[in-house]
Amino acid sequence: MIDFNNATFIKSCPNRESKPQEIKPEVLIVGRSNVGKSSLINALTNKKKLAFTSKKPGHTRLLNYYDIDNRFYLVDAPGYGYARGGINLDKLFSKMMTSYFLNNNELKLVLVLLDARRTINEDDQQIIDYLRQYNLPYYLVITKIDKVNQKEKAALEKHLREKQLVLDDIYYASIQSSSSLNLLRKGIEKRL
Ligand SMILES: Nc1nc2c(ncn2[C@@H]2O[C@H](COP(=O)(O)OP(=O)(O)OP(=O)(O)O)[C@@H](O)[C@H]2O)c(=O)[nH]1
Ligand SMILES: [Mg+2]
Repeated sequence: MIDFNNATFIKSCPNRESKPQEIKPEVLIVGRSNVGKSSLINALTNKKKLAFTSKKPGHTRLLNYYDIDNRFYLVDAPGYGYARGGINLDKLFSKMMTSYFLNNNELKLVLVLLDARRTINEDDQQIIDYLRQYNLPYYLVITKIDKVNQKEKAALEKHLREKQLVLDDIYYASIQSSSSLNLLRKGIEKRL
């Protein structure tokens, strides 16, 4: 079993060419700015400040590599959609992310984070379409599930059905729920 508590920050990379020397399987975390990517890394590893989190969106600008138990890298990607009217996903993808996805044999899983309180936007849909198109393995991870009640969760599930996302592997997660984090840890381990 992987010990997620045994986690260390390795390095920040502006592109894939500068990734860590040592080759390991990689699990990439993507999602809109402020969706909770860095928080999820801290929660999965039981560390308060391994990954930098903020109330101000757009903080993670580089690909941040974290080693988990010498078994794989968790990679924190920059959030998309933080520059209003500015950086769009195409631009972002054509630079850092395309170089990341291209010929990446180490990439075992992508976690696509979606905020439980928000509907899927064009950027989310683009990422999911991209992953489907290139047959990349991914899970949808609905974050901040502690912030929605039963009724809102039902509405969210209806929304996911309408967006034809229910056939995907979906995890409901909260940094406050250790059982949800355990399920996700198991799900990640299964794909490595
Ligand atoms: N209630 C609750 N709040 C959360 C949860 N996950 C993250 N948050 C909060 O959401 C805010 C944004 O979290 P981050 O982890 O910094 O988000 P990010 O996706 O890394 O954002 P960028 O780096 O800007 O792309 C913080 O204030 C977190 O405390 C959760 O499961 N429950
Ligand atoms: Mg972040």
